[in-house]
Amino acid sequence: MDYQNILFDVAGGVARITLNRPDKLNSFTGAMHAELRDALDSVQADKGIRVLLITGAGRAFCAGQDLADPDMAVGVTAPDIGNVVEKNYKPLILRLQNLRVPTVAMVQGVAAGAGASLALACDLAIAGKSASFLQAFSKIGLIPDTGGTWFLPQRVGMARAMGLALLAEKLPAEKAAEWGLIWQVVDDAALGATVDAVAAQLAGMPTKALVRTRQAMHAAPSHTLEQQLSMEGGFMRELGWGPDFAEGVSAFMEKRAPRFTGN
Ligand code: T3D
Repeated sequence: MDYQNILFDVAGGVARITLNRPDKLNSFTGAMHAELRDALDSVQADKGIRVLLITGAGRAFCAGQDLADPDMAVGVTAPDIGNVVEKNYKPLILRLQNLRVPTVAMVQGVAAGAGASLALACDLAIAGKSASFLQAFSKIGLIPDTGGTWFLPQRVGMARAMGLALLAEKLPAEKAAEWGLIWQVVDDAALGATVDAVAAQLAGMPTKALVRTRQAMHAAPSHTLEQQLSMEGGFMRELGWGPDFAEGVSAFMEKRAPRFTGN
């Protein structure tokens, strides 16, 4: 597929998707969603890929849904944006949650609406100091979608989640990190190098264990303790039979760096 709205490249086991509509702050269109689906298919299929990094081109991460996209056209007939959620945003988030590699969002500038949710859907979000997170939805009469109502209260608690969602004020990156919404904030000038180092680190780690960690963490809120312990036991059994566990233990005993294959 010839990409017009994203950039996609793979190097050193790290796949990088760059949302690439900088003049419209990388807002999502139907065409961009189609390209994202294609790129995520490639990530899922290419066993050489061990990490996915998502970022935006230019001065913003992503401003959410492109409000001028035909999908959103408010005219004689109201648009069925529930349909757009089902077709585009729900699959995007579920694909990320089920991806066989860990995911990192590198956030520069504003992450608004579904753009903020996209960053939260990644396993790690790392932002530059000048970045911000904006639950823009209430300003246009919508609710935080793309998983926003799921991620926000889990990360920051109900009081802060409600404040962010209702008042739609920009949350500066430093406060986002302080509140536990994102993993880390760094100087703008250090953002690229920091994220590259984290991606390289993850690319050398036991991929399957990282992904099972994500699955277990996200399952926990809807599980009883007993169900969660059973899930942990199942994953431990699977991982214990895998080559990366054997390699990790051997490397520890032999006092050398492990060479994980991601299996
Ligand atoms: O379809 C469905 O299923 C519904 C799903 C909805 C999910 C959602 O994401 S709803 C929320 C949609 N997003 C927004 O409401 C955010 C709208 N944008 C803003 O509030 C501001 O642009 C920002 C706070 C993000 C940034 O402000 P600022 O001052 O830094 O930039 P700007 O001047 O407003 O924007 C720069 C350009 O990007 C400008 O275009 P122009 O005038 O230079 O040609 C602006 O129109 C464009 N832009 C920014 N955000 C969007 C956008 N164009 C279309 N859609 C946008 N969301």
